[in-house]
Amino acid sequence: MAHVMTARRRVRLRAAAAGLSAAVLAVGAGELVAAIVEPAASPVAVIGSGLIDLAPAWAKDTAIALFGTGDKAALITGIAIVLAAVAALSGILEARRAGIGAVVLGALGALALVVAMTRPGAGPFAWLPGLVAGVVAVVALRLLMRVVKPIPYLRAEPEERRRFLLWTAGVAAAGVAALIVGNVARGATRSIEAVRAALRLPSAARPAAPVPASADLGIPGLAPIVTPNADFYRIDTALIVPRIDPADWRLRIHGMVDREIVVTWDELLALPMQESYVTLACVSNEVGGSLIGNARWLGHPVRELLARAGVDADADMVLSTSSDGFTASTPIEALTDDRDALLAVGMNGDPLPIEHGFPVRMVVPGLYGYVSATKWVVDLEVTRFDRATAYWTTRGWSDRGPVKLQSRIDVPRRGQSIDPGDAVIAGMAWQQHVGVEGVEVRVDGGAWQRAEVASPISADTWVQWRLPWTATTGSHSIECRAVSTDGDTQTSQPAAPAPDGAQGWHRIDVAVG
Ligand SMILES: Nc1nc2c(c(=O)[nH]1)N[C@H]1C(S)=C(S)[C@@H](COP(=O)(O)O)O[C@H]1N2
Ligand SMILES: [Mo]
Repeated sequence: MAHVMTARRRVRLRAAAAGLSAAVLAVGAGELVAAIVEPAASPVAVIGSGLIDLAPAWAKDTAIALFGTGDKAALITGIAIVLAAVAALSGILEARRAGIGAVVLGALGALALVVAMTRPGAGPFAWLPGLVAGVVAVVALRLLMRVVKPIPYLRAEPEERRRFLLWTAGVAAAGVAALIVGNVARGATRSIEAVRAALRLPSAARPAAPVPASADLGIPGLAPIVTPNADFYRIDTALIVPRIDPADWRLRIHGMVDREIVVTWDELLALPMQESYVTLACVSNEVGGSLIGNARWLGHPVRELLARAGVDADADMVLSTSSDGFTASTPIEALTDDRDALLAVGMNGDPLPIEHGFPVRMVVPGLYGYVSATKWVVDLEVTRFDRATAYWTTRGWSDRGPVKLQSRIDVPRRGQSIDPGDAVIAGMAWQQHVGVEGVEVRVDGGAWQRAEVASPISADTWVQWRLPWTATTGSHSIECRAVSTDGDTQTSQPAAPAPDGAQGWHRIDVAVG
């Protein structure tokens, strides 16, 4: 009897391994086909994108809080774990009753097929990777089942076991090989990167004034006043970054306008370019967080294109859409008043990096990114807040997203231990398009002290600040709060990022001695 139980358990284990290796081969085949015919239709990526779109606002918030900008890697790991579990289960089911496991794996392929076809901007072959993955999964599982069940007394055990291991490992290895080849193939279709690298952007008709030398206090550990592109935070819902050839790029401006217009890349570049330093912040940024950066953007004012189209007086919003379907609803006054709301093509002297919206994105001073900073932008619809909603506003985030008055301590680092004596406390403060007038700091809940605020670039950017401090042995808490040029003092009342941005004072604890 004991012998029978062991045999049964062994079949189950082998069946699970067979399911798993069939799935690895299927995913490899699907990803390889996608890399060749349509990178955006990668089965793993479309399922991931579908999950991102289905996720409620709190889930996005939690994911960003837990994983920061590694949220995408975390999602893919999560999908891999769930897929592995389902695949193993399919193997076990298939061993029990032929056909059941195959149906489950085939259904996963069908799911990838349907989701890929219904993604915004799906190409003519979006269905192929899912189909290939599903068919490969079913065929591989059925074949592997032949080596799963031991044939008692007919075969010598070691030989039989070798046959099983060889087949499952071989199939899984073929899947891994396909994944690697697929990745290499994807890398080889880097033509958009080559196009980008060869681009020469026009110089600005209206260049930004040089950054005052005194804007950067040069304190080690303090964020630089201008964030290098490579260090700029990245937040978006795109698992596969849209790759748009500027030659194919069009911007359509329509809706509540006198005349619809379409602008091509060459037409956009021929328009007078303006350069402006604007600090971009994510609404998901926690107090003290790093989802904020400052860059010199080059672009054409949105205001001028809207004027050309002729905006209806009843319109109060512009819905911008990305090539991947993301949307943002921007209050129209932020795009028509005199602020530097840009259709940006350049970032810190380079064409936009692909993951920051190449070839064209929006940048609007004073608003969080989710209501304004659409990357890979292809469509502007002039409309009304009571007629249309956008990606995050349909998920419970607030309609209008003005940036809140905030400040953060960069130096010393949280939890850092420092020597007693002369020290410096330094950080950043911002309320874009309002401006920061002062920063106050207190140690151990004592009196508020006025920090030195460095020269601002403009009201649209963050500022650095510092306060000399004589550090005494022991542990200390440091807090800061900003004062805006409107005379408001940053509130102590804490609030989570949802629905309209985090607030409260940043506080760090340090050990001296
Ligand atoms: N197409 C697209 N544009 C987008 C998003 C997105 O998910 N898709 N996210 C927005 C959000 S929430 C923010 S905070 C900014 C971030 O811009 P960055 O990644 O260049 O820093 O982009 C905005 N533009
Ligand atoms: Mo964001």
